[in-house]
Amino acid sequence: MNVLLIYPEFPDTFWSFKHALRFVRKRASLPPLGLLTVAAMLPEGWGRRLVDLNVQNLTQADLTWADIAFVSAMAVPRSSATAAIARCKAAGLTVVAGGPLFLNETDQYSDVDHFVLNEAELTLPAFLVDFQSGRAERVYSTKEFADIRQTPAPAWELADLKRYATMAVQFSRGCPYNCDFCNVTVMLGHRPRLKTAEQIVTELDRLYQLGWRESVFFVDDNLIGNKRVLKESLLPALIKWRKGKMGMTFNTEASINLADDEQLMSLMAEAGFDMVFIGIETPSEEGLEECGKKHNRHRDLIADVKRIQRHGLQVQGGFIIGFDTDTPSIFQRQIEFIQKSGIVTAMVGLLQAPMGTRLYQRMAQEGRILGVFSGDNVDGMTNIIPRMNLEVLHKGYQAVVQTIYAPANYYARVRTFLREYKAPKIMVPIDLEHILALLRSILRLGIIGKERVEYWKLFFWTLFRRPRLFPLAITFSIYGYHFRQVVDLHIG
Ligand code: B12
Ligand code: SF4
Repeated sequence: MNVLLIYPEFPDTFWSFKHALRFVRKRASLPPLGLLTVAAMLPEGWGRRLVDLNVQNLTQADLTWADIAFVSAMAVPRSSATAAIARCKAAGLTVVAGGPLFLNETDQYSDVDHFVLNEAELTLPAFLVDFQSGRAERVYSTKEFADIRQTPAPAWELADLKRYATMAVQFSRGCPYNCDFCNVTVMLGHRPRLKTAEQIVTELDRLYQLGWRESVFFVDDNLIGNKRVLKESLLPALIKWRKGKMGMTFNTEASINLADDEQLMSLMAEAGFDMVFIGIETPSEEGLEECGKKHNRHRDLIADVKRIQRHGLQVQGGFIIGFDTDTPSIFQRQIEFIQKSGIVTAMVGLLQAPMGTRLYQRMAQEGRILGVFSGDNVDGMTNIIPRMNLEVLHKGYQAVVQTIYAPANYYARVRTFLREYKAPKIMVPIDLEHILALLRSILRLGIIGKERVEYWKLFFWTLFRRPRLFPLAITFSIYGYHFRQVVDLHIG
């Protein structure tokens, strides 16, 4: 049995980093960890080939070679997934689909022969048994959550690592909190389930052996969901693992209460974490109360962000506009918050209600659902009828995004951040590709770009004031270029 593992192409969006990746000649930011994990669970003796459409094409030769296609997708690349499924079907392959896109949408894909939903650790074995005996059903799903201590290491050997900017590992699934718009907890539950530190060390060892030295994203929904295990087991193991190694800085996602725990922040920095994405959502107490984000309430969120930055962790932030309690003053409040916080990468989206969430239920009861969630929460769209006048909301949203990504504001934020940030100790090897990226940035941003004045101001400011952070400053310049392209594309 020959299996094609197909991952659809992301559109040109905020997190695709498409315009930034060109500077480092990478094709995609991350490989599809779900599919690589599924690949490692397939029966021995099955031929396996990864076709990540973000880095390669699906060729006729692939289709001729294969007997069966396993397609994985989240909602954003819906159209690419649909097209790939149709091609596989037309080529006579059996099509199996899994991943978040298909969870609530099985009736939309008539070309899919079998849906293997939820965590493959639980649903794939039953499908494989039935499939091999010729009596596979159409849908395999479960309400249980998997014990990921049994999850095999991803089959990275199937991916062409050189084409990616970052690698991914996963320590835990699930999050103890209960924000009403979030479908992580719907899919993966509230009790964080953890791999062992040994599993993670084995995975990192493998990546290191494969020659990987760039960053590694811990794709956990909330890495600090179980602080005790983190402090007593994973972080000490990572600190030990790192001794004598070069590169491989880590980044992840966590909740804001990270700022309350000095020991945890210090251990994370020592273990090699240099960046963390945090759902800040809104500076409005009413908005936080409305969505049930209790752990963000009654705090000085800016002070929290700065504390985390001073521990050597860059903070990326998620922000939401369009809560029922939001009034037009929210636009300026969000701008001021983001500028003051020094959060350079600020993902600002309109409130959307993914199916299955508490928010979706409430909106449906109130007759306020307009359609399915687009899957891209930074496209300025919403699938709910907001309380605020829709035109006012759209205009205000556009103003926020255009303001924070305008070169003068963006570069000012970079300087605010670099002033506060404590440089990490991890040595990242500088190779030819990094030097070429610097030269490309000089040409594209410093000579041709509209932002050239800001670019050179930051260039020299960092060289003289924070020379150790110079590579980071160039990275931010490149990111800023990407964000502006995306803002122009979506908002004009
Ligand atoms: C890494 C990640 C990304 C990466 C993706 C890179 C990549 N190549 O995969 C990046 C940073 C690009 C990204 C971006 C976005 N993401 Co994202 N992302 C994640 C995250 C944190 C981890 C995904 C992962 O690797 N998980 C680990 C693997 C092992 O799990 P898995 O993929 O789910 O696979 C398991 C099962 O689903 C199943 N399975 C999966 N595929 C298949 C296929 C078959 C055939 C079978 C049998 C089984 C199977 O088996 C696996 C093992 O159990 C998830 C949250 C989460 N916990 O999953 C969100 C998540 C997938 N992202 C989400 C969203 C909304 C986005 C964004 C729109 C913005 C945002 N909020 O982050 C953007 C959109 C992309 C874009 N370009 O604009 C949503 C998806 C919701 C949906 N219904 O589609 C999630 C669930 C988070 C959330 N609740 O908001 N994301
Ligand atoms: S803290 Fe983050 S992952 Fe956890 S429920 Fe809230 S939004 Fe979801």
